[in-house]
Amino acid sequence: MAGLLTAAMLLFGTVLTQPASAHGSVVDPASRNYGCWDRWGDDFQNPAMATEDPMCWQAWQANPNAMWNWNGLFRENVGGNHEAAIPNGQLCSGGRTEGGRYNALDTVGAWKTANVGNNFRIRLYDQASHGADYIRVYVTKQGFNALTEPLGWDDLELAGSIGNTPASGWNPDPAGGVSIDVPANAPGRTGRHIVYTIWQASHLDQSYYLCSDVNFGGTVPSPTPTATPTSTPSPTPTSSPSPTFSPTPPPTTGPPATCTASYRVTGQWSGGFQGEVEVVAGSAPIRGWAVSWTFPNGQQISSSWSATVTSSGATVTARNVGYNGTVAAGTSTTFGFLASWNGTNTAPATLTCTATA
Ligand SMILES: [Cu+2]
Repeated sequence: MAGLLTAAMLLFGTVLTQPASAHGSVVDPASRNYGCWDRWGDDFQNPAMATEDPMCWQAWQANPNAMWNWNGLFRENVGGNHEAAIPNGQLCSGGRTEGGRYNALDTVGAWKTANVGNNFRIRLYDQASHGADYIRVYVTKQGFNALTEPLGWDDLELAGSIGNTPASGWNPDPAGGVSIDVPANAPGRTGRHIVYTIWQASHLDQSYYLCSDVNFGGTVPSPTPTATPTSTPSPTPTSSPSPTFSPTPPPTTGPPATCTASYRVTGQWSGGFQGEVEVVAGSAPIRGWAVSWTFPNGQQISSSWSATVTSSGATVTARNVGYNGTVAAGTSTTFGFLASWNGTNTAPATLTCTATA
């Protein structure tokens, strides 16, 4: 224990002696590593983070320097060819920049979100008053699933930008440096999305790549991050009957309603993992489903999204939620969860899928 504390103090000491690396990040809605630093920087070894904020936990486990250096996620001499410099799936780490320091920011999963409206603004904090040649704000397209899909360039649409703006045109920040708000408009978005900001600083060819996780359609503004580890993507609010309450179809002689389910681990770290289950409808459409399995190694689910999950001992049952019970024949839907594990993390041998016609 004393060794751990000493290591932690040394880590803090290292950071405090690096004032020269003053740059910046998007602070609202917070970039992934700025948010993890802001929420947990003074308590980064608290094991409660693993369940309360598991994406931050895995990032801290992978490399605490990604958080201590929240302001240093940039590349140099890209020459404006951002798409050429950064492969799909690596956008949030700036193409695994800085020797891979930020790689864990590419992990797909339930990063904490900030609630925003379709007209919103990002706030970029520039500690070193570099100013900007330009700032571009992109938002993922409606239909992109940030809980399951790695972020790629073709998932993004430009939602706002500003041109050349020297630091003298930004707002002085009480903490030193300057900040600026960039307006953005992302019509039609609901639920979880990723905001991707490219800040082209003016003092050098230095480009910053910043992922912020947001929830469209929540309460705006959000005074504090929500306490739940996962924000369930909210279905589109509607006053019309939802698909699950559609009239019962006439009796049919078609094939019976069936489904199958498959299980995979999408991310794993010390003591925790994230899983995904895909539910595939058989040769007939279904209007509801339930999947059950038994964990072989004492794994315990702590939270879930896109399904209502209950556990009884090692047995888990997951049922559809209102917006994903209806699945057309031969198509699929997915749900996800966060769970703990210890020793071994073997997948359940069989998944039982029960469909409602
Ligand atoms: Cu800088």
